Amino acid sequence: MARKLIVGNWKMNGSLAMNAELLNGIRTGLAGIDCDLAICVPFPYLAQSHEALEGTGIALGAQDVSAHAVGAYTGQVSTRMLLDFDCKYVIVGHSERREYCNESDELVANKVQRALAGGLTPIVCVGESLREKEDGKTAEVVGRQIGAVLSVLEEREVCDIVVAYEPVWAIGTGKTPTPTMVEDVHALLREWMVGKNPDAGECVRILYGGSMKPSNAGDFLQRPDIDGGLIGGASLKAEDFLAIARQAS
Ligand code: 3PY
Repeated sequence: MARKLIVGNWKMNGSLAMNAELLNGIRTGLAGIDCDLAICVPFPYLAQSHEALEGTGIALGAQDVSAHAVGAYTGQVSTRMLLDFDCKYVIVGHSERREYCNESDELVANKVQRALAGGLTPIVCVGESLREKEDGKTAEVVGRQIGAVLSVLEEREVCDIVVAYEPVWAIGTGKTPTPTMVEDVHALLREWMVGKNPDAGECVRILYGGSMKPSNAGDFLQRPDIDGGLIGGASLKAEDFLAIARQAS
């Protein structure tokens, strides 16, 4: 498996002044880090972040993309626009978009297809709610979510996605599953993806996301089946983001 991948998801946080400090802190603290890094910022800050990250090797990403290529879609942002800022990644189907923007499995799948067609690497988020977990439906829900995406991909395209398992009940709550629980879900995800492309066990990185912070990151990142992290709140502090990245190195 490739190097681990640590992705910051800034969500709807930041300002020009805050970002300048954060990006500078990250840029100047990279010594000893030997994993792949990316930061997914709000659309208005792509230009600022693009400029600040130049020459650092840190990839830039967005937090959503339109399922359409171009045209009369007020408020939406296309793959072409993201490429203007050298974006490499785009988060697709984060639970906050599934919940607050009513994104269906089908729309998420269409966005993944569009991202790939546009030359971006989608970070496809899947995960069950607390209720679904308590009802023993984790495999069913995560299977449905990844199944919708796999159903629209060509076999060769499976290797071009990143998957992030983010249990909804762990997002922003401070609660986390045990690394063994995460590995069990990752094993299922790999099995389903291998069903579509036999190479997927090796070529697809599966990240864990949900309240990952410096104090618990090592527990997850030491596991061979957890290929990195999608980091929310802790990505808003340079020292925390870097401390997590160091544990993935
Ligand atoms: C979190 O860690 O809260 C996330 O949602 C990361 O995407």
